[in-house]
Amino acid sequence: TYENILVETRPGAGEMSYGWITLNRPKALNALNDPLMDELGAALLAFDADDRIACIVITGSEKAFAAGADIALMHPFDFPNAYRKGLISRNWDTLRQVRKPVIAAVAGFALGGGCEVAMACDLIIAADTARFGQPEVKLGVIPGAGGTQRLPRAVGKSKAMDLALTGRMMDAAEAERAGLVARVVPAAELHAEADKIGQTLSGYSTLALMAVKESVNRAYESPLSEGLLFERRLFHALFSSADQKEGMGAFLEKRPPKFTHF
Ligand code: CO8
Repeated sequence: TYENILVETRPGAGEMSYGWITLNRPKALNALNDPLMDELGAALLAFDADDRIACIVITGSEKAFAAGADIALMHPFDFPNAYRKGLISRNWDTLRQVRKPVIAAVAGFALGGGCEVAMACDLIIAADTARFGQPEVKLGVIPGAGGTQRLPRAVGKSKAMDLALTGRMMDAAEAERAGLVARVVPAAELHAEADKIGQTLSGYSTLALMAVKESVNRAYESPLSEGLLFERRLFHALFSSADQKEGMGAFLEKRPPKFTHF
C-alpha cells in the first residue's frame, strides 16, 4: 500500500526477522516529501511494534539514498505556511522514537535531508559510491533536520562547518575517516553487508539490542556521570531477563544461545 517506499521482512537468525525499507522515488532521486516521510514513519513504527523484528535497514537506490528534501515542493512556501504546516517536519521524531536498531545502507547521494535521515539512523554503512553533504546553503537556506546538530556530533565542528558552509560533498572514504560512516564496502556488496548486519543482530536478544541503543543515545543527551549511571542501571536491569541467563549459560556450556527476548 506504500507509494514512495518498498517494505520487506527478511528472514534473520532462528525465528527472528529484520525489516528492510527502500526509499523509492527514483525520478526525484528519492527527494523527501510529506507522503514519503509519512510512509517511512508508518513502516518504522510497524516494524518496531513487531516482536519478530530485530532491527530495520533503510536504503535507497544505487544512485541516491536521498538527494534531500523536495526542492520543487519547498520552493513556493513562505514562513507562515512552512511554520503552520510544519513543512517536511513530520516523522523525524518517529525516527528517534524507534527503539530497535536502524541501519542506513547508503549508496550514491545522501544530501541535505537525505544525509539527515542517514544520521538519524543508528549506524551508517556506505557503498564506495556514497556522497554525503549538506548543500542547503546553495539554496539560500540551512539544514532543517539535524544537519547542524548531528553532523558536528558525528564529525566534529570543523568538518561540519566545512560541509554546511561550502555545501561540498564528502565521499565515502572521507565520511568513514571522519566517523560519520561505520563501514565502507564496494557498491555491489552494500546490500549483502546490510543483510549480514540484519542476520547478526537478529541472533541476539532484542532486549540487549534495545538497551545498547538506548544507552549509546544517552551519551548524546547527558553528562558522562549520568550516562555511566544510566548504563549501569540498564546493565543490572538485564539480569532480570531470561536472555541473560541463556546468553551466559550458553557460553559456559559451549553452545550457541537461543534467545527468547524475555
Ligand atoms: N528535490 C527535488 N527534485 C530533485 C532533488 C531534490 N532535492 N534532487 C534531485 N532532484 C530531481 C532533479 O530535479 C531531476 O529531475 P528531472 O529529471 O525531472 O529534471 C532528477 O531528480 C535527477 O536529478 P539531476 O538531473 O539533477 O541528477 P544529477 O545526477 O545531474 O545530479 C544531484 C544529482 C547532484 C544530487 C542534483 O540532483 C542535486 O544537486 N540535487 C539537489 C541536492 C540538494 O540541494 N539537496 C538539499 C535539498 S534541501 C534539504 O534537503 C533541506 C532538508 C530539510 C529537512 C526537513 C526540515 C524540517
